[in-house]
Parts: sequence; structure tokens; C-alpha cells
Amino acid sequence: MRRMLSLLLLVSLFAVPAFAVGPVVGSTCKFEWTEPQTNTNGSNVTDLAEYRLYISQTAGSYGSTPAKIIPAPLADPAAASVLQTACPAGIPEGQSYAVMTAVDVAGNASVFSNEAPFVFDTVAPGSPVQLTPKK
Ligand SMILES: [Ca+2]
Repeated sequence: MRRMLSLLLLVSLFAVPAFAVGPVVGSTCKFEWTEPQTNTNGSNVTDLAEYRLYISQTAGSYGSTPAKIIPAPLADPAAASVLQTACPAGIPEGQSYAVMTAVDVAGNASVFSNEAPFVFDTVAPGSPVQLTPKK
């Protein structure tokens, strides 16, 4: 699905790291990123295996266990190929941060993408009170 939503988080594998407060996302939280075209030595990527999404409540601090692994659709991604994935379950309410790596079939992982800050919010406000028809 390529539909762009205002709730979308943009994750580019090659963008400059960002440390601003991110968009607020709800239960339809997604991430989007552009697939890498080249290896770190400049040759074309032909052995892509998966993407690993890491999520943390502390900016710049990620454990070794991905929050989600997304299989790469193609080992040799098409130019400007954009992928999306839904947020993994269990993200706590409030401020979080995400980064992603690309991993090849040999298990070589890229460095982290830019950091994508976001606020996960599924808590609705209480109802308005004393709603009264008026002339
Ligand atoms: Ca490789």
C-alpha cells in the first residue's frame, strides 16, 4: 500500500540524523523508507535480505534486538523503491524513536538510518460535558 497518510513516519536510510520531536501517530502508526541502491563500496545492492527496525524510548540508544524484521521484497531493489511497514505491537504511549538497518544475505548490517522521533498516542480525551442545545 502506497497511500500517504498524515500519520506516516518517514524513514530514509540515507538522510541526516534528526533529533526533533516527531509527528504524533496513533494505532495506525507506520514507517516508510526508501530502499538502498548501493553498497557501502558503491557497487549495486544485489543481496539484500531484510530490514531491521529498532525502537527506543531514549534517543540515540538502541539495543541489539530489533522491534521488527521486514523481509526485503527484492534482493536487488528497484530505483526509488519505497516500502512501508506497520508499527510493531507493544509500543508504549508517548515519545519514542526509531532507526532501521538494511541487512544482506550474509548478515552484514548497514549503519543505522536517520533517527525518526515519534509520539505514540492511542489515549482519547474524556468526553465534553454539559452539551446543551441553544437557540
Ligand atoms: Ca553484501
